[in-house]
Amino acid sequence: HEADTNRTDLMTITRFVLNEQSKYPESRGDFTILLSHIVLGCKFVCSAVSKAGLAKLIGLAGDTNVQGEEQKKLDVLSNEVFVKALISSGRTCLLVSEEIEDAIFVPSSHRGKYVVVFDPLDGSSNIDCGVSIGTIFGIYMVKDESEVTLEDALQPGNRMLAAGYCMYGSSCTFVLSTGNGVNGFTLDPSLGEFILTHPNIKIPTKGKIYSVNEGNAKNWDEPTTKYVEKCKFPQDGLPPKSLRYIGSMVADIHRTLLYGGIFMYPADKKSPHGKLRLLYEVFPMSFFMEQAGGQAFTGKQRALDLNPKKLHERSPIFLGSYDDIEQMIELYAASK
Ligand code: AHM
Ligand code: MG
Repeated sequence: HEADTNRTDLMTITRFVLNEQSKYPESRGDFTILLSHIVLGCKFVCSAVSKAGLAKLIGLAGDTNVQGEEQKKLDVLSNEVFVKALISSGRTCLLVSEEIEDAIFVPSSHRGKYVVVFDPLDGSSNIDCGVSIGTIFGIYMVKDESEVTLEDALQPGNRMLAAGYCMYGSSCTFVLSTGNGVNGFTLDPSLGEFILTHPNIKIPTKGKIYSVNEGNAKNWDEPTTKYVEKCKFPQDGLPPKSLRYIGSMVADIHRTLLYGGIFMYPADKKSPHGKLRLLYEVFPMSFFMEQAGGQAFTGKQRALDLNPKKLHERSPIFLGSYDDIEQMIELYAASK
């Protein structure tokens, strides 16, 4: 009967977050307002992505369309939309975007208490061929509202209040954790609303899929090499794992969350820190992987305990099912 109820009793993302926040008597609705601005940004990007082929939004920045207007590249456009939405929310004080070298200090007229780190459109290599891409974000609280500093953006992941992503795929899916489990919402295009479709997501404790760019294998370290060898030629009588790799972190993580398994972007000889960015890729994904019952490991330690030194620093990362990551942790321990 639940399906029936859902059809007439719609749990929108705003209603869901309002419900959650009402458990905290001190809550004044600031978080809900901030989130509704992020959601608006995601809806805009979703619409732009789906029209990209038609509107010739893709292509080189500076191209002109048939009307002679300048066209912006999708990632440039997405970044502008999020920056403006976040500032106009009046609830942020400091923003870090993958697209911008320096952090943005929000003008005092619009200043609030939240710090937002985000990658407005991740998976750039997949934009021009219509493969799923996404937005990733994480939210912190400023330490002292009267004195905002760069340090506020360099907090360890374990201080995140909330993290999420929006995947622009066959449907538009918004996955959110406010530190109290993980919930998934799907955009109903006719309503323009995200509706709760995946309540309380838990990642399977063990998975049958591994996800990695194997083209880098010649430069991998020993534990990564051993792990992937085990996936293909298991010695424990289990069948081999399947390989799935989209090359869009949001899509690879979304599948890992729902089906279980392991996603890795390890360090290698050419990229000793891996590829993915700590603040707005590794931390948010690690945050809700743990919230869903999985683990996030860097090859040395729990990812969320890292203390960032620079805004755009990178970190190796292994994310996924509890048992699969545990096996990786054991391989690293044995290689010391
Ligand atoms: P981007 O920020 O330039 O889009 O790069 C990040 C993307 C991730 O979405 C994905 O996990 C990874 O890069 C794939 O990298 P590779 O092409 O090296 O496998
Ligand atoms: Mg990125």
